[in-house]
Amino acid sequence: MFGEQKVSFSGVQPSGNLTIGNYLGAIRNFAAYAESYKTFYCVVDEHAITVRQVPAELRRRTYETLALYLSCGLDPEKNTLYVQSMVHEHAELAWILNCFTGFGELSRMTQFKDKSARHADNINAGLFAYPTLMAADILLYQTDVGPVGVDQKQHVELTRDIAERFNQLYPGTFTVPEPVIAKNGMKIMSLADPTKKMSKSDENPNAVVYILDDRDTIIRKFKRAVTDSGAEVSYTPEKPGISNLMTIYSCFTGKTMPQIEKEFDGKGYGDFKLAVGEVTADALAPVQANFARYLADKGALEAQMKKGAEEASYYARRTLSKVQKKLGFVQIR
Ligand code: AQP
Repeated sequence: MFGEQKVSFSGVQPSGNLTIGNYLGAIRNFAAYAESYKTFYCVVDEHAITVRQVPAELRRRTYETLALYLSCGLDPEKNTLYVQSMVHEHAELAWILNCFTGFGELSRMTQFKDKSARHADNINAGLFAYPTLMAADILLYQTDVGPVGVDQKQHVELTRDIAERFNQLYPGTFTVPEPVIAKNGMKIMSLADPTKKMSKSDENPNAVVYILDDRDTIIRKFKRAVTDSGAEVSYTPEKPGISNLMTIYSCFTGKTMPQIEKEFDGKGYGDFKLAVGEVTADALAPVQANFARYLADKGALEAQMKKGAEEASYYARRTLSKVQKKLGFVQIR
């Protein structure tokens, strides 16, 4: 909360092509906050380097992620849209928060366990301390709500713990944030292995539907999606593949699970998969058309990065300087 205004903050890493998981679990839900919150949406490039990135690709995806924010309806006049590394306060506050976070707490983070298993040749300190940088991102803006996918809930909970611990030692420093998980689309699973989260860094492109996949590719990927035994479209833990497709269908159509079961009663998996592909392609078509337009104007994207960073810095500076003062760092103006 800054003054009387509530704050919403979230971010997406430019670590790969964005997926419908990122869209449904996060970005699609951002725009709704602009009317009643001060909103900050960040391209978190500093998080992306916790695993190795090709510099030219990281740069390209940073532009693309910002263009996608705009394409998904985030109005830059109503939302602060910016790139994390352009606001140095994120890294500075992260260092301070590292000194208030336990080794044991960080060791328990499931994302650290997953990513260190997947990148066993590069288990770096940044990967371990990722949640304190995320805490800094959130706490710098005195965030009230963080709209995130359910996979990030544990990190927001750790952020709350760090904020409460800091506030106990230095009262009144941080707003303690609440994670807000979208009711539907909270966790979209891989099309190749529905027990695994759909991730932009998945090595199998058929496991993932990207926001920018063309219509034919989207339909082909859904046709090939792993499904379960039987032929009935029903939402049950025994059918993780079909249930995942039903979640996606529900997100794009607004229909409930019983309505979907009724709609496809007596029809096979083939008809259902085609329908999921079609509604997904239809829903993404306007985003894709906007994206092409935004990406074509690199100058405008850079101007937005600059403007967004200036806006964000103003707020970030206020919190960082408050923290530094409370800690006893000398401040000379
Ligand atoms: N499969 C998903 N279902 C629902 N929400 C998801 N999110 C990611 N995948 C799904 C949400 O998207 C936001 C941005 O995620 P991120 O870029 O910060 O990192 P991530 O959660 O690690 O996403 P990925 O796609 O799995 O990236 P990589 O492969 O690089 O690790 C978050 O709010 C997240 O919850």
